[in-house]
Amino acid sequence: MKKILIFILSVLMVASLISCGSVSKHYDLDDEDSDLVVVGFSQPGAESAWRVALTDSVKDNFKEEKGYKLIYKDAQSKQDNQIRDIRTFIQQGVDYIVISPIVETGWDTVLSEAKAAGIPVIICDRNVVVSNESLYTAFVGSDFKAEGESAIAAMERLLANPETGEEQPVNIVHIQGTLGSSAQIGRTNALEHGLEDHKNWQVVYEDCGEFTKAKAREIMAAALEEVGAENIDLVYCENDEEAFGAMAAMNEAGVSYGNDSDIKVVSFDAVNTALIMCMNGQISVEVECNPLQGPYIYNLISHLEKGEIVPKITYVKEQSYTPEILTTDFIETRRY
Ligand code: GYE
Repeated sequence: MKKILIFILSVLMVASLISCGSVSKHYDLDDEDSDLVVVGFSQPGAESAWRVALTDSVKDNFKEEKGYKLIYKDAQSKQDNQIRDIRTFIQQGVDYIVISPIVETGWDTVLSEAKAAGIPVIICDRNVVVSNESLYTAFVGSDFKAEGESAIAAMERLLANPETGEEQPVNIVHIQGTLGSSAQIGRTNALEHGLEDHKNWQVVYEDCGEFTKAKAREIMAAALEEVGAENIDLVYCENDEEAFGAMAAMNEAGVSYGNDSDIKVVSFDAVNTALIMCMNGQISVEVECNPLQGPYIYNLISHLEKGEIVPKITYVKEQSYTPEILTTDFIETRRY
C-alpha cells in the first residue's frame, strides 16, 4: 500500500512539474534544437524597405549553424499585437527577446513580465521610454536626434544663398513618420528646432504618413491641392517610403522637384533606390539610417551568453549624403 502511495505521489509530482513548466524551457522545439539559444524577435511591421533590411540583417545573424534559433513575429503595425507577441515569447520561455518598439511608451507592464521571467530584453532600432531602465538590458539603434540635426545642417547649406546672403522664405511640407516612434520624435524635433533658428522657414502643410509610400502620396497630393506647388519649397519626409510617395504625387501632378527645381526633397534612411535618386539630384538630402543592426545585436547576445556585462546604449554608424558626393560605384557596394 505504502509503495503504491509513493508511486502515485511521484507521478503527481512529475506531472505537476511538467504542467507548471518549471522543469525546463518550454518553447516548441524539436529535441535536436534543444541546445540552441532561442531569440524571439518582435518587429512592429513591414512598412518599409528599411524594415525589411533590418529583419534580414537579424535573421542572417541568428542562424542555427551559429547555435541560435530565431522566432520572428510581425505585429502588423499595431502596438497591441506587439505586446501580445512579446507575451508569447515569455510563455515560450525564449532565452532572449529583441524588440523594435513601434512607439516609445506603453511597454512598462510587458517588460516587467519579461524581467520577472528572467528573460533579457534587447531594444533595437527605435527606443522605449520606461519608468525604470532596468526593464531592458541594452539598446542598439539610431541616434535620431543626431540624424535630425544632420538633416537640418544639410538643409541650411542647401538653402543658403551665397551671393546675397539673403534669407528667402522657405515653405515646407512636413510628412511625419508614425507618431510617438523615436524615429518620428527625433526627426520632427530637429525640424522644429530648425524652424526656431530660421525665422524664414515655415511649415505650410503637415500630416502623418505612417512611414508609408501610400499615405505620403495622399498627403503630398492634398498639399499640392491646398497650398499649391508654387508655394512649396521643400518636402521634409521622415523616411524614404514617404519621399517615394511624395515624388509619385508630384509626378502625377506634373510638378517638377529636385536640386535644380523649386521644390527640394529631404529624406531619411538612404536605402539604395533613394540614394540613386539622390545621386541624380531628385532628392537633395539623404540622411542614412542604418538597418544592418543584426551584427550589433549578435555581438551583445554573445557577450551576455558568456555572462559579460554589455553597454546599455550602442548607436549604429550613420552618415548623410548629398548628390555631389555619390557615385554608382559607392552605391553598388552598399547592402540595403
Ligand atoms: O526610418 C523607416 C521605418 O524606425 C528607423 O522605421 C526606423 C524607421 C525607418 O519604417 O523607414
